[in-house]
Formats: sequence, C-alpha cells, structure tokens
Amino acid sequence: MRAVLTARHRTGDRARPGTTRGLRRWAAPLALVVLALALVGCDAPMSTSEIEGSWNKEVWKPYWVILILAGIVFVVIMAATLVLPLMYRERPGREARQIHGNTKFEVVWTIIPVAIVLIMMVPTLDSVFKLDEKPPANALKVEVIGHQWWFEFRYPDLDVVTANELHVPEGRVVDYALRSVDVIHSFWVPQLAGKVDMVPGRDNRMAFSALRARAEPYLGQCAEFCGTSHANMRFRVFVHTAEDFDRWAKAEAADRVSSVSRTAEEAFLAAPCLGCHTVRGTDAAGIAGPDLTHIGARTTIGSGLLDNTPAELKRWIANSPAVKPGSKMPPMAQSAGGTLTDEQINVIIGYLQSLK
Ligand code: HEC
Ligand SMILES: [Cu+2]
Repeated sequence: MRAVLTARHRTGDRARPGTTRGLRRWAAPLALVVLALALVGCDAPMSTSEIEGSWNKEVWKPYWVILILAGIVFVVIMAATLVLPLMYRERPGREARQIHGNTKFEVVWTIIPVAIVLIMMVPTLDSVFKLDEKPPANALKVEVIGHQWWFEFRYPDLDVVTANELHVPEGRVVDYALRSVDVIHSFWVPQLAGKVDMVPGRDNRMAFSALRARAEPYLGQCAEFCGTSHANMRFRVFVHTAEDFDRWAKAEAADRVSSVSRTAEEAFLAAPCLGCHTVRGTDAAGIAGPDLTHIGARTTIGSGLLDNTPAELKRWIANSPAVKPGSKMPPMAQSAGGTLTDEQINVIIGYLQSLK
C-alpha cells in the first residue's frame, strides 16, 4: 500500500506541467510582497495606525505588546507547522505512533497561552483606565451633536457654534460631550482617536488632545450606520497653535459681519432659509440646519461633501437632495420644485460667501 501511494505521488509530480509548478512556487513570496506594499501604503488619511492624537498614542502602547507577542506566536506556530511534518514524516521502516494525551505537554501549552494573555492584560487595562480618566480642569469643552447627516460643534465656554469643521488647539485636552438629536451616530477621527457612539437621550464622553498643529485637516466620519447619507456624514478637524485657535474662536463668537450690500442680506432673510438656519445678528434663528453665521470661513459644505465655492453652493442650494441623498434640506430652486429663481440664489450665494 505504502509503495503504491508513493509511486502515485511521484507520477503525479512528474505529470504536473512545469509552468503551474513555477507559479505555485512564487505565489507565497509574491503574496508577501503585495501584503508588505499594502502595509507600507497605510499612511492614508483615515488610517488608525497614525499616532496624531493622545488617544491613539495611548492605544498603541498595548497594541505594540500584543503585536509583538502575536508575531512571536505566529512565527513559532508557522515554523512548527512547516518543520514538524517534515521531521516526523513517514519514512521506510517508520510508522506513526498513536498517542493518547501527554500531561507534560498539555500543562505547558495551557500555561503558555495563559501567561501570554496575562502579559497582554496588564498594559491593556492600564490604557483602558487612562483613557477613562477625568479630563483636566483646563480642558476645552466641546459638545458634538449628531444630526442626520451632519455634525454640530458647540463650544459652551467660548460662545461658538459651528458645523462640520471642528477647530481645536494643539496639545490641549478637549473634553467632548457626544449627543444626538435623532438616531445613533458615532464620532470618529481615525488618526486621532477611536470611535464613541452618539446616542439620543444620553451623554457619552471622551477626552483627548491632537498632538500637533497642521495645515491639513484630519478627516472624521460618522461610524455608526444612521440612514441614507451615513456615508456622506463627514467632518474635518483643524488643529491650530494656541494663538491661531484663539483668533479663530474670537472671530466665530462674533455676530455676522457681511461685506456685501444690505439688500443681499434682505434677500437671504426673505427666503425660506431663516426657518432652518441661524445667522447671528439677524432674524435668522432656525436650528434644523447648520449655523451659517460664519459659513464663508468654512472650506467645505454639506458635511464635507462639496468644496465651499460659488458653483458648489449653487448645486447645494438649488437641489441639495440631488447632491446628498436623503438630505433634510429641501430643494430651493424653482427648477427643482422650490421657490427661488436663479438670480435670487446667486445673490444669496454672494451673501453666504461674505460671512467670514
Ligand atoms: C427645511 C430646513 C432648511 C431650509 C429651509 C434650508 N436649509 Fe440649508 N440646510 C438644512 C439642513 C438640514 C442642512 C444640513 C444637510 C446635510 O448636510 O445633510 C443644511 C445645510 C446647508 C448648508 C451647508 C452648511 C454646512 O456647513 O455644511 C448651506 C450653505 C445651506 N444649508 C444654505 C441654505 C440656504 C441658503 C437656504 C435658503 C435658500 C437654506 N439652506 C434653506 C436645512 C434647511
Ligand atoms: Cu452615520
């Protein structure tokens, strides 16, 4: 029987065409190279492996321990899987021994994993408790309020209300109070911190600092499915030096300052906008949509969906649900079932752009 099997294997080997054998031999190293390239490409703007926030820095402490231990386990197990079958393979005159239990081995391979888990537990618990610590008294308070499908940011101590673009000073702990007015959302800036859910009727908290000021904003994303435009519920985080942040906050806390004619403001106030939007210093005090007091200073609109340019504002105001599926802002252009003419929309756009 043994002779028959061996013979069949030999013929099988020889019968296999050379090209597939060559391919198979290269498949594993090739896969490793592809994987390595994929890992090197990890500096994507939404990568959790970047350490740009104090939260991620803390999380990476146990992560390293686990990664190294898992690496050792991987190497040992893979080596054993490859080497042991060769060492103990069938040879002429040698037959496999049947074994029923070996107390010594079983004790060893129970103790080793338990020890590994205990070693991983120590830094993990340490980090869990640190991330849960009360923020320092000088922490900046920010309320993050989830709406379908945009983020509202309130700075109660600075009298600032804004949307979709969060501004924070570098190195200072921010004490976030996370809420929702409708369904469950989740607050996530992958390069800075992990996700925390925003649950209606409940205050969730998290505290962390962004490590350094940077010209380019960090990208955030709602991370809990919340309906039609969940994937379009994004936000940006701008990290400033302390002075730049103070300057920003001061400008944001002020009433609207418009450089265009009063008639433009009157056109805006005569349109349906004021029922849903606030422009501080005017009669517009709606709260269903983002605060527009300083909309001209934002880089994007529609929660990060469009650039804040006249052309994109036109698309948005004319027919927002056509740009962002499910948008709670109804179409405004007559051509899309609204009440405003093209000229009226253009005047309003000029006004919005002037609100820095
Ligand atoms: C029925 C309420 C409603 C009315 C009326 C309304 N909007 Fe909106 N608006 C919203 C909502 C809700 C959003 C947020 C939509 C989203 O991002 O999903 C929004 C978003 C916006 C944004 C983007 C803000 C940002 O920071 O992303 C602009 C600009 C805007 N509206 C302008 C206007 C103008 C101008 C008018 C009047 C011509 C108007 N809106 C009328 C509800 C309304
Ligand atoms: Cu969501």
